[in-house]
Amino acid sequence: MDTRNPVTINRLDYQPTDWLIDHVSLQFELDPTATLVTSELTLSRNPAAGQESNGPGPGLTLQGSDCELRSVSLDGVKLAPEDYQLSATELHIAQLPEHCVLVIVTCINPESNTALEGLYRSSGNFCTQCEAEGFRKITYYLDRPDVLSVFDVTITADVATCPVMLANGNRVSHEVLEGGRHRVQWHDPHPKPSYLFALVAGDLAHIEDHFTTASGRKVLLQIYVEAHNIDRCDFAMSSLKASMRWDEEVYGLEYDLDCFMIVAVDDFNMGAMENKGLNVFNSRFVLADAQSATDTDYMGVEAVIAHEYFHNWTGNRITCRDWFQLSLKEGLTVFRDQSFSSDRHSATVKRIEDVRLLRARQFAEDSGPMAHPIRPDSYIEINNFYTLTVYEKGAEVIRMLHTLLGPVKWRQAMDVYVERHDGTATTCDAFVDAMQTVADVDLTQFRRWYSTAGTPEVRVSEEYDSQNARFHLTLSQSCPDTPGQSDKLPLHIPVVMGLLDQQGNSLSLSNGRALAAAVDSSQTDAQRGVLLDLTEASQTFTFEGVDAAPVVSLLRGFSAPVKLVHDVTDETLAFLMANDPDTFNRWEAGQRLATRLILGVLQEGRINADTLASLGQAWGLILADDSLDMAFKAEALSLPTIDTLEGSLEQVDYQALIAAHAMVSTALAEKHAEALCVLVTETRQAGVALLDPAAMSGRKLANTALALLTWLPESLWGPLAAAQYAAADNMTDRIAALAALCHGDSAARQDCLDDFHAKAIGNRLVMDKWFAVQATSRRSSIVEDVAALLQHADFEAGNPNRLRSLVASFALNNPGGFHAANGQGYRFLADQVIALDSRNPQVAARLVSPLGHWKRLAGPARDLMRQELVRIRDSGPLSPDVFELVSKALQ
Ligand code: B3K
Ligand code: ZN
Repeated sequence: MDTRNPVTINRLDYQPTDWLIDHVSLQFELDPTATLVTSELTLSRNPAAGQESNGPGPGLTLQGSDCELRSVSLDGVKLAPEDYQLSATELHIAQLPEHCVLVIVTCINPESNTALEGLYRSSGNFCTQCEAEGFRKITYYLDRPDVLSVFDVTITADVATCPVMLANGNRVSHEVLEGGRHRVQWHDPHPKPSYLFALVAGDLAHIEDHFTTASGRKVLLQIYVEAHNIDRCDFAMSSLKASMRWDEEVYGLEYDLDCFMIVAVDDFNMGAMENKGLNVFNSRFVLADAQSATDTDYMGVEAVIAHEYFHNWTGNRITCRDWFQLSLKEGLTVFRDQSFSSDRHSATVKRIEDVRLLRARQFAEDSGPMAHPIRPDSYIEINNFYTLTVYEKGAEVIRMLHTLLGPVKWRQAMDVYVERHDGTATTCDAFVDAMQTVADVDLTQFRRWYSTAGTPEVRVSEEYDSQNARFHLTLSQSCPDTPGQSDKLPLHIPVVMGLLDQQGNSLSLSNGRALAAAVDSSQTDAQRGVLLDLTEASQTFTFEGVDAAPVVSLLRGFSAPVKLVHDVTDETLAFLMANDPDTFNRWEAGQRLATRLILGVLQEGRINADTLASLGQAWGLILADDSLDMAFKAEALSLPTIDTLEGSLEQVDYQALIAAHAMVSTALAEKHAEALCVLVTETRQAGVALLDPAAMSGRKLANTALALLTWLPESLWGPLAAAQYAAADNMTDRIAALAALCHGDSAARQDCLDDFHAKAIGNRLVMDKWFAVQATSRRSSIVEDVAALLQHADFEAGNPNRLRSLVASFALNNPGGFHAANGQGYRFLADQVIALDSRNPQVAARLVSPLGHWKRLAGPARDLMRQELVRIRDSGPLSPDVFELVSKALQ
């Protein structure tokens, strides 16, 4: 695309295609630099397309780029160049009969494909990535999600280099050919859009297992990896089986092919891809063993395996009509994977982790230049819209529907959705229609969540009327202007809440809708609270029979993705932290106290001793509460991060905010140093399995305590960290100790880094950690350190994981370094974007977003950041990906 003349695609311009592809047969003659692709398309005119009254039917325009067209034949007759028009992105044929067969031959070069989109090579193996618009880099096609077709795929390659050749569906034949070549054929009976096509070929080892579906069908499960990784796939396999069972038990959804395959590749632009029957994964989300994966990595593997598997129904069997509907599959599937994880582990801790991510990253997106609704209205490059908004806020919107319907009706509504839309490409509107057939509530206003960008704010005021024993709660909502959207209409916000008396007892409430009990809940109705439907700009809810001024617990479980503004005392927050029956809100009260402390330092230059005492006391109560698991305690001891705090400020002075955060962290660590040291040494469980829940929670608490201690002089915690590094028998403890040491300057730091590096040789995922742990250090020399690491022999600029481990870790997880006062951090990032853009635009674009927020910066940082965006803009022809982000940021 010519970036001087970018094409904006608008949601409302959607038109069905003039043609359908009833069947596609693809033949690949694999070769690293010249792969021949023969595509036979059985075409028919689309009866749903707009009909032209007279004259010849509509021509056919197929998308294609970066593939060399070798020939085109129509119904067996080769076309001459004057019979079609070819541009850099399209092949147009003006006249075709209503039913016809078109054969297109293209030649592509997988070896030179550094964008990792289409057919490319990773560690010498062939693999594909087609979502969103990568299929057009393989052959000319109607490369859009609403064209569903049955695919037959034939692959021919050298036996020596490609003993394994995989595609979607079921394998139907294999033959050995002359000249050391062989050929396989795959058939996928389920009509699918091109973005779900996949091919993998190479020298891969695999493990296999079986799963028997609820209806008794036996499915072959295989995980393919490079041979040296074969011992690290077992956890992924058990996660897959657990996901398959969960989808049957919770949604009644069974798998639908004879085999399900997962392939792990080292070079991958994102996490994984849900291609029908042949998921391709970033090896980071498949490979795991005690020596290489942290507990967080294990949980990531489990969640991503589940996510991709769940797409088989929410995404593949029911797909998106157009890319504006992306959240139809992504928001829903994230919600499903969140529910799966929360069923398997601590539900509260999972919710806290999800809310942390939303606040730290999605709220920032909502207040930046790329703010968009979960169903965007326009885009230049669709890859830029695989965002936290579409995914995470999309999942929050689904969660609100779940809350509004209640679990029983939610499941009924999902059944209606699947029944109505199975085998089709559909829309977010159709999804809400399915919900509405079952819901008691009118969802008309709720639909605004799909079209409204920005994070709504809900202001709270309380009034207690002792004479009439009444409590009035007023909630007022507003949503800030975002690019292209102002004066927004009120949303339907589900507010789950409860009232407590001064002794901490839950009150029975005379207003609001009852909440359905969770399956294993031991809570009473009063403890669960009620659901208020906030639909007006401002609304007062009155509760009768309230004998004394109550304490309000609002937005339990974070029932809506909003910012709550509720002015309560430190004592009230400490009280909620100790007494709220909603564990999420206990955590939340602590976060609010900590936020107050840090923002207080920004305003007054000092720590408010009373607030510090309240938080310290509340921490004491949480730590002493045996009913709480240690992972929850770890969350309670974790302060809000800089990117979360930033969300409460209009203009951000990062240097001041980072200093305030450091001051509060240091004060808390000082005050609790002794208790924290005890936690570091005494919470680990000996003699239990690595993934025993108590063992994982214990490590989380111990390592959170260690991280907090690093704000104190190293003499206090350095020996503890060094001892932990030496004794660690798992990656969680080893990397936590190394991360602590990396903040300092001890001899142990360098020794442990060298030791870690030596052990990482031969394991790319572990080597990634060696880079990341250094990129997130708080050393004052950090920008030079990161720049020096770019030159390290093990740095691989072409590998997205390696690049992210150094560059994205620095830009996103090291606010002190990235926002260095002299703008060095911004310059460093801009240099990386410029260097990467021509090689891999998708990954380059992901690095632009930290620079997009210059308008919210205070002081000289604002200009320094803006200058770097200008420098990227002026650096030469940009990819559409980077162009869109940079130009929107500069608008
Ligand atoms: N659907 C893929 C993401 C594709 C990204 C394309 N740039 C993974 C997922 O969400 O499951
Ligand atoms: Zn997904």
